[in-house]
Parts: sequence; C-alpha cells; structure tokens
Amino acid sequence: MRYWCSVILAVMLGTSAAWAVEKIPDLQDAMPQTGFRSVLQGALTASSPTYDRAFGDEISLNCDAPLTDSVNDGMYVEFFCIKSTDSNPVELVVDAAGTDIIDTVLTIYCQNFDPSDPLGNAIAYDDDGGEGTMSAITYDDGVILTPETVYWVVLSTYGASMTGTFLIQTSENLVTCDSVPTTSTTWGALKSTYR
Ligand SMILES: [Ca+2]
Ligand SMILES: [Ca+2]
Repeated sequence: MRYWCSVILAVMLGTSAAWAVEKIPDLQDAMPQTGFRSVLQGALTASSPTYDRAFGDEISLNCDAPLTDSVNDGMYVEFFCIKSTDSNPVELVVDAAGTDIIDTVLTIYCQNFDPSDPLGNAIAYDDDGGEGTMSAITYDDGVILTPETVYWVVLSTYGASMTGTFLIQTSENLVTCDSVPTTSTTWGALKSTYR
C-alpha cells in the first residue's frame, strides 16, 4: 500500500523529486546472459546496470514501436540476446513463482539495443500483461521475430529501487544467441558505448 501511495503521490507531483535520484547508465561490468534454453533468469540488484526506462503500449514488427519517455530513470535492467527459430509468434512470461521483483517491465528491441536511446528500435513493450504486476508478451500479441536474427529482451523494474530475482518462461522457438557469431560483436559495441 505504501508503494502505491507513493505512486499516486508521484503521479500527482508529475516528474518531481518523488522518484529516485537518477543514475548514470553503467553497463561496464554487465555480462551477457547466454545459454540455449527456454528460461531467462537472473536478479536485479543494487549493482545491476541501469537505464532510463521507456513507456509504451503498442507492438510494431518494424522495430519502431512508439515508446515515450518515462519518469522512471535509472531503473535496474538486465538484457538477453535472443533469436527465434521460426516464424511463429514468440512468448515471454515473467513467472511470478520465480520472481520477487514486485513490478517488472519487459521490452523487446531489434538490434541494436542502445540503453542510452531507450525510445528507439523497439518491437514490443509490456508492463502488466502477466500475473499481477508481472510482464508478459503472449502468443496472441503476435510478436513474430525474423528467424536467425538477433533481438534483445530487456527486463527492468517498473519503479525505482526495486530489486530481486526474476524468471521469464519463453516459448520453445525463442533461444539465446550464444551460438550466433555476431553476439560478441554486438555486445562489444554495446559496452563500448559506456567506456
Ligand atoms: Ca525519462
Ligand atoms: Ca509491471
């Protein structure tokens, strides 16, 4: 309740100082999540990288989903390099049973995902499409990824100072791209942004 009171207060105050102090994106020590699996998992902690989370609603398969700036700057974030193995929709569901972040946000970006430009290059965004405040992009959303093409799944908190574990169940046609030769190049380019 105290959280929601804070949210309401923050809305009333607009973009005032009710939200946490902004942080500078820091991906220096972030590591890409790899592995061939249908589960994406990890934890957001006080040492996680941060970015200025966007806000959105619509899906665009042309990598131009209309995202807008949000007041939620400096959100903890983790991102996964993924690809689809076919032309069917993909599904990603934040599993409440394996997640203790109280409110997640899930975004899929086309390559490249640039944390310093969170409004660009997105294909899908979801805040509360899953259980409670958990995020989910489901089959009926129709998010079709071009096979063998790199995309980025970005999992962040909704609000400031939220931490905890997360577990994202994914469809079988979604795999992480450690076997994709461009991964290291992509990651290097991403990290070089902050060096
Ligand atoms: Ca912002
Ligand atoms: Ca949410």
